[in-house]
Amino acid sequence: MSLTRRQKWRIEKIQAERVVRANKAADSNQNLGNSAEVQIGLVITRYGQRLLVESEAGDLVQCTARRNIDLSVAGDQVIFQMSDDNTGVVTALLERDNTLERSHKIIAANIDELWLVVAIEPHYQFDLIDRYLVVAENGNLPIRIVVNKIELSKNIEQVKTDFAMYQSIGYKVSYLSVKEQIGTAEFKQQLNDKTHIFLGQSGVGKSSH
Ligand SMILES: Nc1nc2c(ncn2[C@@H]2O[C@H](COP(=O)(O)OP(=O)(O)OP(=O)(O)O)[C@@H](O)[C@H]2O)c(=O)[nH]1
Ligand SMILES: [Mg+2]
Repeated sequence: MSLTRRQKWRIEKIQAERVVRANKAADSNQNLGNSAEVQIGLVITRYGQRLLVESEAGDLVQCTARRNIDLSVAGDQVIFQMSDDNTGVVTALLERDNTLERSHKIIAANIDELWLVVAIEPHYQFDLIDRYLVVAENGNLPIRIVVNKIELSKNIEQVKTDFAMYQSIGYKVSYLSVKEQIGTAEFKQQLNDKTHIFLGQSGVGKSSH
C-alpha cells in the first residue's frame, strides 16, 4: 500500500518539527512570529527570490527562503513559518523523491507523473517523442503520452496505429481534444492530489483546459 501525499506530508512534518526544535537554540537570526507554527508546504512556483507555497490547509502563501537553503523548485516540499508581515519564511527543504532536469538545472521535484503532450497540429514527430521518453527514463520518472487536437485528424486510425507502437512497449496513451472537450473529463480525474508536469513542444495545448 502506498501512502497518499497527505499522509506522507504528515509524517515528514513530524520529522521536520523535531529538526526545527533541535535547531532552534542554535538559531537566533529570525523575525518569525513569536510562536509561529512550523508548517509543511508544497512549492507551486518560484519567481526570482520569492516562492508561492501551498499549505496543508490549501492556502497559498508568499514566501521567501532563508539564504542558507538550496533553491527550491515546483513540487518541492518545504518547511515554513509565518512571519509578522503575513508572508512565510522557508526554513528547510525536504528530501526529494525525484527531480526533472533541463540543461543540468533542476526544474521540478517530487513528480508523480509526467505527461508528454503532442498534437495533430503541430504534428507529432517521433524523434521528439523519443527524446522526451529518454529524459523521463533517465530520471526514472513515470511518463504518459497525451495526443491532443484529435478533432483535427483526418485519419484517426493512422494516429492510433502510430501510437500503438508506444503502447506496445508499455506507455499509456490518451487521445484528447481540449477544444471539443473529447476525453477531457476522464483525463482531469487523473490529476487530483498529485504533482503533474506537462511537457511538449509549443502550441500543442499544455496550457489549455
Ligand atoms: N484545434 C484545437 N486547438 C487546440 C486544442 N487544444 C488547444 N488548442 C489551441 O492550441 C493553441 C496552443 O495551446 P496552448 O495551450 O497555448 O499550447 P502550449 O502547449 O501551452 O504552448 P506553449 O505555452 O507555447 O508551450 C491555442 O490556440 C489553443 O486554443 C484542441 O484540442 N484543438
Ligand atoms: Mg503554455
